[in-house]
Amino acid sequence: MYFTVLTIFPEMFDPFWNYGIIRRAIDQQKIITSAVNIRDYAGGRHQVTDDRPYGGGSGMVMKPEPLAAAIRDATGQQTGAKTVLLTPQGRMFNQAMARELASLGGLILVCGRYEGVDERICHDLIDYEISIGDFVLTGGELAAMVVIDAVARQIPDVLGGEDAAEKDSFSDGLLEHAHYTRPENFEGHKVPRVLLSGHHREIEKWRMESSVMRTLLKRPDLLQNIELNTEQREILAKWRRAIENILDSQVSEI
Ligand code: 4H3
Repeated sequence: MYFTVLTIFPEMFDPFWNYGIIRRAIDQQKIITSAVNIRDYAGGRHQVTDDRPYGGGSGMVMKPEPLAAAIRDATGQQTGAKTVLLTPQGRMFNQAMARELASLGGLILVCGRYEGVDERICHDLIDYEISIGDFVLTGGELAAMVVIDAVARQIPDVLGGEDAAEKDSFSDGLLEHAHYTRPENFEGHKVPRVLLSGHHREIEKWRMESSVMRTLLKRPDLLQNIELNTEQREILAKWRRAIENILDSQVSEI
């Protein structure tokens, strides 16, 4: 899959391309990445990419012509790619979107700076407006990295077999189970015994219970939007009974 970023600060992406799983995916040619300087598409001796806002006010706006030229050049080189503008006004990015975007041939990610990009760019040249959360950044670059990272790891064979994407938080709509490694006792906190038992079935059961209960306690909103299987419903029913027992014994005392 192709990822082309359009930015006035392409050097910001040098460290991002060069570490960990993203680096390996590039080396193995699972992804082909480039950060293109929008300034290269700006005319004039000073290659200006911003200008004052019509209507007045503070701050600058990204000029449409250099951006349009950069987007058209990128789309021309990558047929089938979709264009994404990173903006707080976009659709909230999530795991389902990461999975969908990973099925595309390529993404062209447009990074704004200053007060934002000229509105006419959004209308004609942008397929999706995406936000990574309800906060404002000084530029779209960090948001683009977040999207690229989440999408790239959904591409088949980008993750090694060990940490396959199917096991992730959200892959079945639930948070992941708790993780432990050595030592067996860390500052008085012991690893759950079942994980040391070698009983594979029991370990899987424990992990499912950990997953369901962590989701209930940390992100109950996630449980509203998914269909639980029989095993998962039984876990919740078991804990409901346990809680009811506690409450019943309390009420009788009053
Ligand atoms: C994306 C971009 C937040 C997000 C962004 C997000 C700078 C867009 C400027 C850039 C505009 C101000 N902030 N939540 N900032 O995904 O060009 O909005």
